[in-house]
Amino acid sequence: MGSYPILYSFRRCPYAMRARLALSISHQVCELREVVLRDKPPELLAVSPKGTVPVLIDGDGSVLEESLEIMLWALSKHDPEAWLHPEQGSMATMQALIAECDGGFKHHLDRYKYAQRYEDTDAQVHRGEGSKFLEKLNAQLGVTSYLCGQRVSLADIAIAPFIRQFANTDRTWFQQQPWPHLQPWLTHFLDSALFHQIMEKYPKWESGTGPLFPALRDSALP
Ligand SMILES: N[C@@H](CCC(=O)N[C@@H](CS)C(=O)NCC(=O)O)C(=O)O
Repeated sequence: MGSYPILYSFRRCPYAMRARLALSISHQVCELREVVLRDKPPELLAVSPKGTVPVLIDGDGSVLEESLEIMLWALSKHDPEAWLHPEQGSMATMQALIAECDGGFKHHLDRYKYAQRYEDTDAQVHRGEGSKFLEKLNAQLGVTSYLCGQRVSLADIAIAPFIRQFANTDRTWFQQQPWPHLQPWLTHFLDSALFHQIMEKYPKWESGTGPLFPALRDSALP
């Protein structure tokens, strides 16, 4: 058996989710090493001292330590649903929206969800600030079914895991907001077979060969 690329992942991390979504849709099979953030394996820190997940080690030994890099790596090999070619806008449009998510929105998301970890932080203020991005997405989703047109693109997939986290912080409040386009967009994502597949549970990796992700389909078996 040839060796597969190695993916260090953490099931509930939104960055790792977006990487797994791209790896799964593009059928790039990896050896998955489930990490516990409080107890990172030395093997991960040896290749990527910054200690974040996801990290992918390609067959040639290159280390990809940013979730978006991993998405692009996978989709550049195989992009069956044309996530890199949005129906509207361009790669630059998608990257700009994702940068807004990973920048300002993520800043407020962390302070809303984990206010107690920050000094003098009022969760409600950050919920309000983060909501501005959600209002923007809701407005776009009132025009097109997805963030960049009538079909799913990289932007939806890269952003949705973070909207999920924001929504889960107070589900009741989220559902009460006047976001009639954003709420079903998120539900559609959460109900998808793809999302269910990437949220399968794996035991913490200790050593040796990890399980394959995505699991090989029957048709892919020799
Ligand atoms: N810019 C990185 C961010 C990844 C990141 O921050 N991941 C979090 C988990 S959601 C992490 O590993 N944090 C390190 C820690 O908590 O020790 C990416 O896009 O991959």
